[in-house]
Amino acid sequence: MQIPAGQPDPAGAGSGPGVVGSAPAGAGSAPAGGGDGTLEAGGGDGVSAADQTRLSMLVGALEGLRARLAATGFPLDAPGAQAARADRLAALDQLDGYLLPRLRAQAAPLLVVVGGSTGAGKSTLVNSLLGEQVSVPGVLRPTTRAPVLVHHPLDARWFSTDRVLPGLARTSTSTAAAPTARPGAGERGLRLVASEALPRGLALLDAPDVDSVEDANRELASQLFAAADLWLFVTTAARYADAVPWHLLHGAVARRAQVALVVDRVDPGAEAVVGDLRRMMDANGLADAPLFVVPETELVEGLLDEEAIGPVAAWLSDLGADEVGRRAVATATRDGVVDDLVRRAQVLAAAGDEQVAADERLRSAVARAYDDAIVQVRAVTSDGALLRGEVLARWQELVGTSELFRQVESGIGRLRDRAVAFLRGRPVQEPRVEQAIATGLQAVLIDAADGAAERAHATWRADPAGGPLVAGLDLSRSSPGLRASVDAQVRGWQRDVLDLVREQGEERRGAARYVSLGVNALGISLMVLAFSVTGGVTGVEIGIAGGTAVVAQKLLEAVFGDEAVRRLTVTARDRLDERVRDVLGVEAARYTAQLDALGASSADGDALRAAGREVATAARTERTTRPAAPGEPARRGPALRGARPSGAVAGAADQAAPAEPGFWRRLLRRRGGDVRP
Ligand SMILES: Nc1nc2c(ncn2[C@@H]2O[C@H](COP(=O)(O)OP(=O)(O)O)[C@@H](O)[C@H]2O)c(=O)[nH]1
Ligand SMILES: [Mg+2]
Repeated sequence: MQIPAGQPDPAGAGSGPGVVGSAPAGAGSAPAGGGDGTLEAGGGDGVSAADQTRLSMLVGALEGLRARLAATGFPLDAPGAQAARADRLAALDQLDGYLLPRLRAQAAPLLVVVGGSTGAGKSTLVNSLLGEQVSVPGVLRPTTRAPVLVHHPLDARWFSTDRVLPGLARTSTSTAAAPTARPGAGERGLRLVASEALPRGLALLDAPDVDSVEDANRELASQLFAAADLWLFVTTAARYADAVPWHLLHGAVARRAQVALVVDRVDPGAEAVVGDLRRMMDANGLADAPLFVVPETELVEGLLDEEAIGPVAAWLSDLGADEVGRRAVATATRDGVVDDLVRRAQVLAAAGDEQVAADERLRSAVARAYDDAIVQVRAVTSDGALLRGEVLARWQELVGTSELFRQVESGIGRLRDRAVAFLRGRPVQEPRVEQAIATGLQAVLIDAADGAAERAHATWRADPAGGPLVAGLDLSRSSPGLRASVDAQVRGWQRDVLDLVREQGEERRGAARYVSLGVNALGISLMVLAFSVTGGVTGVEIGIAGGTAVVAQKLLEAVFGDEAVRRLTVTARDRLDERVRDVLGVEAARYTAQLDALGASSADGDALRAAGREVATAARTERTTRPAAPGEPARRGPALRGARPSGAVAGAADQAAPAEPGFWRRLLRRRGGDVRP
């Protein structure tokens, strides 16, 4: 018995499956594809070139969206990332496992996935419809067999490749062979069975339990439903209100997958259950879905009574014979998935924006920490602060506390003479001053780098997206190689300064003599001058440090002239800044390298949004240019067991051969369809 959709009338009024399509023929748009007369009955691939061209824009847009999704991971724990990761995989599955193969092979048979609750009788129903044991019914749970896909022998080519469900390995048997072929433990597979009992153009897939205790079985069940053109959802009088099946059914409603329900093993007198289920369906967006009731009977050789399955068999046979109806079903489900993808693209785009925002936020935290470090180094190396303590003491040892200092004050001519004397003497002290400067500079740099690492680490750790990245990494301190690289850069800078002095000596007439006398002393003087360019020295040391720098300046000016000294000082500072930036840049890269590796910045929400819009536009065009389904009645084809019972079963023949076939055609013509971007 079939309970007409939208009419909660379980009392078995004898209404056959033709009742639903009460809308006048031709009302609304005709969403059915094909129907241009070139389609072969029975699933040939005679799809017209015009139809393929019409679809190519949609396929192109979907491929674009697919590429975009493939390139967009959601690696950072930004808001919505967890859901987005699952959503993205589901979307890729929809595209690869169902939608793209469906669009590329429009003439492929209609895949009817028989799924539902544990032990509901799915396998028994499939076997009974075919009249042979193709799928092993099970008492023991969980069953771990590969799902069985039954198709007509002439339809084998549609399923033997990985056109649909590419993730599942195929094993093939004819129905004559015992159904023992099964994949190894943990291996996912699909057992293909060719059966003459099935009309061409229709395939039945016996799926695992949707509420299996095994995760893998449940996942596989949803994966198979996602690849279905039509869901045949089997439940029982005892389980029809369970949460898990309804969760899946809500998903089907949300993406407008075409669904029919079978309530199995209904005891005589339990019709109230059927009415209740019909009401649940009406209230949950399944008002249009047909509901079949299979009464509880004794199994004979494992098969249900023909009369019990008559309506389901007739309905499926009707669909098997009605190529245009089959196309209408496939197209309606396909449209729903396209719309679902368009919607997903928008949701994922928002999550992509969050990825980019988190990436930028984390990067700027690092930039801020290390920029501050650069500022800190610049401050300490330009306000004279470095010219204290050890550096000051060694410098004073070199220049003497008073002699040269007094000369500085008493005129340039004599200073030059004094400079010669100075440059000739005191070579012993030079390495000590250089060392003191190097040590001081190293300390400043390491201190700044340590502080930056601490700040960057603290900011990242407090950030939900940054926390997981620094967990287990020792980034709160500077890198172990910092000391060595600082040492190399400081020595490098000191060499830079000596080179500057040497070059200047070659350029300026008369200076070469001085430079040859004491390149080191002049270099040290330039270093000292570079450390006091802003002259922001305060407190008691102002006289000493300020005076110290003045000595260096006068000495250099005596040799090179004041113009050149200004230039040399600026250049020396620039070289120092460059090297400081290099050292700290390497330190900062320890953080940013994490982000570079994850590539969250490429999760471009706008690109995803645009790809989604393109699909929406292409889908709208495809739907408006869809040719109307022809009105001619479906051909009578071969029927499933129970659909054409012998004359002994009174009444069943009427149900099996409704006056006007094409239930789906009428139903879907009534509904129409629109894409919502
Ligand atoms: N008596 C009776 N047993 C049934 C009926 N349908 C299924 N079974 C039995 O219930 C158990 C589970 O059935 P099965 O088809 O494997 O359920 P599936 O898990 O949904 O595929 C098997 O032992 C079947 O023989 C029925 O209508 N009547
Ligand atoms: Mg089963």
